[in-house]
Amino acid sequence: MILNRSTSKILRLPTFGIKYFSAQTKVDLKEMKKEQLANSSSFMMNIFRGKLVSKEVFPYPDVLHEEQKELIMSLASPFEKFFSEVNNAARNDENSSIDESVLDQLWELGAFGIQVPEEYGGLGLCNTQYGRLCEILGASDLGVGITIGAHQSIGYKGILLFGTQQQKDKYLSKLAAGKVYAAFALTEPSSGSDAGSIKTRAVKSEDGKHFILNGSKIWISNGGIAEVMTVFAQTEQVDSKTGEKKDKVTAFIVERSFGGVTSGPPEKKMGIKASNTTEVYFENVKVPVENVLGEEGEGFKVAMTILNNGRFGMGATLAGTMKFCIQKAVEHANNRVQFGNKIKEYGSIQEKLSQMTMLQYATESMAYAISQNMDRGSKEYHLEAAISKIFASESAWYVCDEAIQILGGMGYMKETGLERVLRDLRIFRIFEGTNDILRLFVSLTGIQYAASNLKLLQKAFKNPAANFGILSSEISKRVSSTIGFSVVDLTPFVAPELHTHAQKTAQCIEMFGKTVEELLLKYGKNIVHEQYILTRLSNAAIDIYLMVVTLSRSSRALQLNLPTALHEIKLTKAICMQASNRCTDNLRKSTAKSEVELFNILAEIAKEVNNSGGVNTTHVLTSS
Ligand code: MYA
Repeated sequence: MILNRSTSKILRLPTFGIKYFSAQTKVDLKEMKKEQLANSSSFMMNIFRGKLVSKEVFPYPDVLHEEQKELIMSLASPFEKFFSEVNNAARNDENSSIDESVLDQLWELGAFGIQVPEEYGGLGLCNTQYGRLCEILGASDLGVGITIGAHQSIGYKGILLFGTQQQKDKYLSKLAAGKVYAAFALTEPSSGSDAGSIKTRAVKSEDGKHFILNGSKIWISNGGIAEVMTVFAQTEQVDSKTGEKKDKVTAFIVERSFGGVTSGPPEKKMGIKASNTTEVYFENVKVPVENVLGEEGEGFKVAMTILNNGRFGMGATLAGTMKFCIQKAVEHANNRVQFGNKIKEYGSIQEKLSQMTMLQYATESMAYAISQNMDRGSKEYHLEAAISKIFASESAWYVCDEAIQILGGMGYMKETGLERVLRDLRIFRIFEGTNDILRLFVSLTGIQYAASNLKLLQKAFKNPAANFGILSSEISKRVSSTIGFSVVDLTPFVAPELHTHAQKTAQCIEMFGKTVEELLLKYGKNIVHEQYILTRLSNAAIDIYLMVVTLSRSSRALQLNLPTALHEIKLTKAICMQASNRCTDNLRKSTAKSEVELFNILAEIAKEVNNSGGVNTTHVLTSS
């Protein structure tokens, strides 16, 4: 377990979701296991070794052919028209549901089968094209977005990624165009972040033809309306070599029509009220063995892969939400007069608006860098996808909150539409992996990768003659670094206007690699317990990624002479100035003695508050 994992695990080569899958490529988990992380192509993985592997970020990916771009533009406009003229987000929120007629029209638009191949009645779009439609949903109605997203981003994504031909033929047409809803059923009352600890169980029948499924799931999006669910359950697996029996998670495609599947009433939620969320119960459900998704016992990785694959969609969606919020704030700032001036003239409003725009730009840049890498066959995007989910959900929250602040009293009123968006946004920092757990995931996964390199080096030092190549490249890297030459150079990749900012980013990347190494040498496998440090390391990683994608995107904009290129360069400069400071600050904090001291005090305070059941300070009015 990420929080409790046996410390012996940390220094062995990991096999985290290292294979890229387009939504329509069959995933072979065994093949995936074989691929070691020794030579990851992921930009983020490599910065944990202080290494620049640039091909996924420089130049900014641009993978769609002209026809694919035209197609998505032509599909985007009916979506936009539908959301501005037909759907009513405020009404959906008020009713805590979406009208049947609205859902029917969404089915007709193809919104429930965006990535399903056309032969099954879907739109057959790639990840990048899907991202463009997500943006529209995000700008319009997050409740509807979740209904659509839970259906295809996770609900039946497993069938696209892992399904057999038979499973695809049986399910995809109805899920893409047949008004049959899907859901993803992983979370249980005692298993949230610790997804591997689920208790739902499936036992194979004597004749080996069925599994009998029992258990319950909570907070399942589309739980009350889904006819088809991807369900995760423990199954007994026998090790073919040792004969040892062990529980391992298996993924199943479960139909409500199998019998024994029931759902609770819709949950009363803070936001995304239009989407249906329920408990789901399985009582002696007879699931045919043909409905195992992926391999038996490989369900945990199936779940993780589905989640990894869907996360970039959240970035694209929330980039759209931020655009909406910024537009509302700008409209107000352009019209509202206070103290004799339009409020847009005031520095504090300008600072807010530019900050909001920078966050939107960075989020959008991340989302499309990831989706385009996925579309061109990148094998490893799980760190980048987790980072984009964290960054997008926190940025969108901040942007919406600041938009409300700019609108003042008006922002607090329901009719402005921002309070609904703020309520809707709150869950994005929690679901699809809480940001706290994803921060640990990012730093631990990267550290494992760095540790594997250190282990390799340690081995190489034992036999220097045989490993001359490895050692000389590593030594030259270190020597040049200590004598002050930068080994990471981003300037060849970016516009001349951004060279200073590229240099600052490069310094952050180098400092990052050195910090990881220092931490590994100091804590060894016990780094896994240092959550305070791991979180800071993740924050630094997030900042590096946002600097790099914006440097890359704005340089491309300038090179192509895009109409907004100079504006994008300004955004990037400001982003890099802030992010590089934050990054170095976080890296310093992860190794500074004073921070360890601070954290020890914080841990003690938390312990005392926990022990006394809440705030335990003596009231100021008490004198004896
Ligand atoms: S759905 C519920 C979401 N739930 C979660 O996300 C659960 C979060 N927990 C976890 O992810 C895991 O439990 C963590 C690890 C990360 C904590 N990729 O011992 P381990 C492998 C690939 O570290 P643990 C929802 O919210 C690992 O390599 N592989 O595991 C719906 C190892 O393999 P090996 C991974 O500590 C919301 C093995 O697994 C990954 O137990 C609705 C065990 O590893 C990974 N990520 O846990 C949203 N992690 O044994 C709607 C681990 O070979 C969608 N492994 O070494 C909205 C979309 C937007 C709108 C769209 C509009 C259209």
